[in-house]
Amino acid sequence: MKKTIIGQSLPNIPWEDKPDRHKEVLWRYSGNPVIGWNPTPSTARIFNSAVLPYKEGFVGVFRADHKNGRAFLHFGRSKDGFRFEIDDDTIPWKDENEIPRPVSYAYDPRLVRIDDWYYVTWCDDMHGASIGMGRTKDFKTWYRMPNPLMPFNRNGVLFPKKINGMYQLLSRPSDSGHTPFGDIFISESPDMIFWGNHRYVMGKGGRGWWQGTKIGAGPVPIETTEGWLLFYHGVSFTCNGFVYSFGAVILDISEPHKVRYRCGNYLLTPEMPYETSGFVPNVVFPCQNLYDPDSGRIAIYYGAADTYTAIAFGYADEIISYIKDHHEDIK
Ligand code: BMA
Repeated sequence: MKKTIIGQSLPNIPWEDKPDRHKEVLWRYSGNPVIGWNPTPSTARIFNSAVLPYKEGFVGVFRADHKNGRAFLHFGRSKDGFRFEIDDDTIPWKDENEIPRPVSYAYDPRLVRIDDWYYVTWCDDMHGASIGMGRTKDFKTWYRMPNPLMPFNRNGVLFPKKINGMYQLLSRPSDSGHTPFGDIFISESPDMIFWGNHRYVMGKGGRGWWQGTKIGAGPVPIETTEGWLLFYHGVSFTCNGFVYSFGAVILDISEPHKVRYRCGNYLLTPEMPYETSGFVPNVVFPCQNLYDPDSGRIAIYYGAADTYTAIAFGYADEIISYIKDHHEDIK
């Protein structure tokens, strides 16, 4: 079989076959949501979270809103990628000199392995929303790194490897509130500390309305023979507030600020009760994808209604064909 995804095999990827007669390119796990209300003693809701394979199973960095409403990151583990055991304590960040560096809040983590380190990016408080960054080798000792970009910014997503000798970071400059605008940019760095050569990647808008207000990168991009496959969220502003859906784009493999194909339709929009009702209704927000190059399977972890963690599945080839068939040139 020709392999479209480039990367390490993941034969134990969490998976459920496509239901018979299902017409959409993605389908939801029938056991959704995989994390429900009040999952640990101190947390009310765990959503918008990131899971990765580790040793024989999976680990994750979870966004947890505490019972005082404030968001923090928690570590968790799973044997199968469906059932999680999540620590009740928050991740204990320290600096390179072993001095504790707690966050004031943290949300929407992404997690990626680059060489020997696992990097976490999140929405941090640097006198307002900004991108936080930290890393660990063993999920026991967690080092907080300097904020890569200035406030206000969110949705910081690293590429899983250097491109042209530089680390790459997607981000979405914003304001300090619920930002009514937002496009995706990319920055590069030789060392994960100094970031520059900032470039525009793509903006909100297009003929459709689902991504008319703002967009933001979702999970870590997947390397494929067609380019970088990136799922991203798009927001529409309705009489009832924001609605978050997600779609996908293929970025050029060696010049990732260039869009090759962008899907004019969303791939998933709030439909199920756990997506349309909850703490914030009508939100699907993808933060992580797992993939298996051998089978072409992709599992996407997404937050639902700022309350639950859910999973959707798809095949790389079908997703890429759908993106190409529905390509729209949106600046
Ligand atoms: C965004 C972020 C996300 C959240 C979404 C919908 O601004 O805060 O964490 O899922 O709003 O409320």
